[in-house]
Amino acid sequence: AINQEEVEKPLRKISVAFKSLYDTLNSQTNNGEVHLEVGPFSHACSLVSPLFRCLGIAFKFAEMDYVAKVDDLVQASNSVTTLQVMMKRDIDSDCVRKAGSHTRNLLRVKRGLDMVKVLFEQIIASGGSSLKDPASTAYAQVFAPYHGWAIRKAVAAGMYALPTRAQLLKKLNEDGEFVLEVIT
Ligand code: 1PW
Repeated sequence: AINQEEVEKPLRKISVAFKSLYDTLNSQTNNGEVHLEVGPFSHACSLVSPLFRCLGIAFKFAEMDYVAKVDDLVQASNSVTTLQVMMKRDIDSDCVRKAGSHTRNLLRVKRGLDMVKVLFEQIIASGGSSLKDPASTAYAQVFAPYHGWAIRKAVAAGMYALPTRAQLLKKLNEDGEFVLEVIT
């Protein structure tokens, strides 16, 4: 049951949603085959959007790109049951790499989730008050290898306009303790 406190705490909502996906996957016994439903998955991904929003105006484009791609997966959930079926369809129609395909969008969304995970790991590891190094490291690991020069430069510039660690936690309505729980 989600209480009022959790409703106002985006990190807790994210944690509950992904934990539930994890439990669902773990309870499956389909000869090792995994079936992840597009609906619950895309809903969990949508809960991460406020986090991108908290990173400030510099990451507006990152947020818009993430939100648009999650929306596409939410739409896909109306016509396809699982991520596996969704990808199979794209493979069969040879449009995995096509801009705007569900599978390509899924990969972008997955990188967004990876970015958030590494960002919080780095925030904890660094212990500092700035998000610049944690965010730069996370970006370098997750996105930079797939981005051209122009985007990498724009992101590097945006790193100077990030909120501080304290400002981020305040916006997320957290004191910091919970962050440890979420990523472990
Ligand atoms: C979380 C710490 C703060 C750093 C956030 C860094 C996020 C970097 C993502 C920037 C993405 C905005 C520019 C859009 C890039 C698109 O070209 C690209 N999308 C992604 C997520 O790489 C490819 O999208 P496409 O061609 O499949 O529509």
